[in-house]
Order: sequence, then C-alpha cells, then structure tokens
Amino acid sequence: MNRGMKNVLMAGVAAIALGFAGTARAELITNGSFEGGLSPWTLQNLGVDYDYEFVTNFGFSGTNSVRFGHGATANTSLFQNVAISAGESYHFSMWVYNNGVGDDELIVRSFKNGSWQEDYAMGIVPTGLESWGEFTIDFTANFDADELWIQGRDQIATYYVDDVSLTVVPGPASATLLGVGGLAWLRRRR
Ligand SMILES: [Ca+2]
Repeated sequence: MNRGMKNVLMAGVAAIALGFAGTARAELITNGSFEGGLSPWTLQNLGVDYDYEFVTNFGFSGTNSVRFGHGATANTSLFQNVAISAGESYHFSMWVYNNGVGDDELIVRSFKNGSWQEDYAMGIVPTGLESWGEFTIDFTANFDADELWIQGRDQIATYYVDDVSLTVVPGPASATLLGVGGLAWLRRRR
C-alpha cells in the first residue's frame, strides 16, 4: 500500500469515527420511562375533569407509566424542564397504549417562562388500539423554550404514555463543516 492510499484510508476511518460520534444523540428527557417515579415530571389538569394518574402497574418499559383519562373539557398536562433552542432539529418519541375508540386528543408543545410557544403535534392518538405503539415527531424548533409538554385526553376511554424521549438531530450545518474539514485534511496530507 502506497502512502497516498494509506492517508485516504486513515481519513476514511477518521470520518467514520466522527460519524459515530455524531449519531450518539444525548437524551434531553429525564426519567422518560417513569421508572424513577413521577419526578421531575409535573402532572396536572386545570379543568373540571380529574381522571388521570401516574400508574405503577402498567408500562411499556418496567411497570410505570402515565394514564391520560377521559375528560370533557380539559386536557391533562404532563411536562418537565427541557432546554429547546430555536433553529435546532429534534426527534421526539414516546410509546402509547390506547384503550378503546374514543374522542381522544394528543398534543406535544413547548412553553417558555410559563407562556405557550408552539405546537409540534396536535391530533388524535395515531397508534393502534389495545397495544403499545411508538409515536414519533421530527421537528425544527421556531422558538426557544424551557418546558416540553404532552397534553391529552380520551373522551370515553383512556391511554397510557411511556418511554418519552427527545434528542437533537445533527443539522446540515455541522455535517457540511465535517465534510469541508475532512477534505481540507486530505489535501494537506497529499
Ligand atoms: Ca415505564
């Protein structure tokens, strides 16, 4: 193997190593599995309906999850402090178990200093019935935020959420920088 080929090979190995480092995404949610109890989540309902609970006998992971029950006038809210930055891209995921066909609602949104910022998802529970299904959203934040909220209700039945996850998706800007850096390195070594 000549020296030039060896350099190219080494550059490839370096690029692969950097690529792996880039895909190891840090989890931004604390205790997303609820196996550590409810903290640091806050679970509340500001309306007249109070059918919701932290459960310790039904989970996708382990035994704990949060149940969103029936409510006619208000959504149950489940939230915790998460730093979200405008312009960053995120991958949100959680597992949902939906009981029965109901007039259900599921919202994922952000707040900052107690004020609503934006919705990342709003609609019915899109996963199947009577089984755990993964619910995911990929979004780019338009506004900074300090809280991630999951809100919902099920008019005549109930659904459970578990294993909540939020990670930053490396943007095209960092990928371009990596590519340019790799090329510059190759040229220097020739
Ligand atoms: Ca769990």
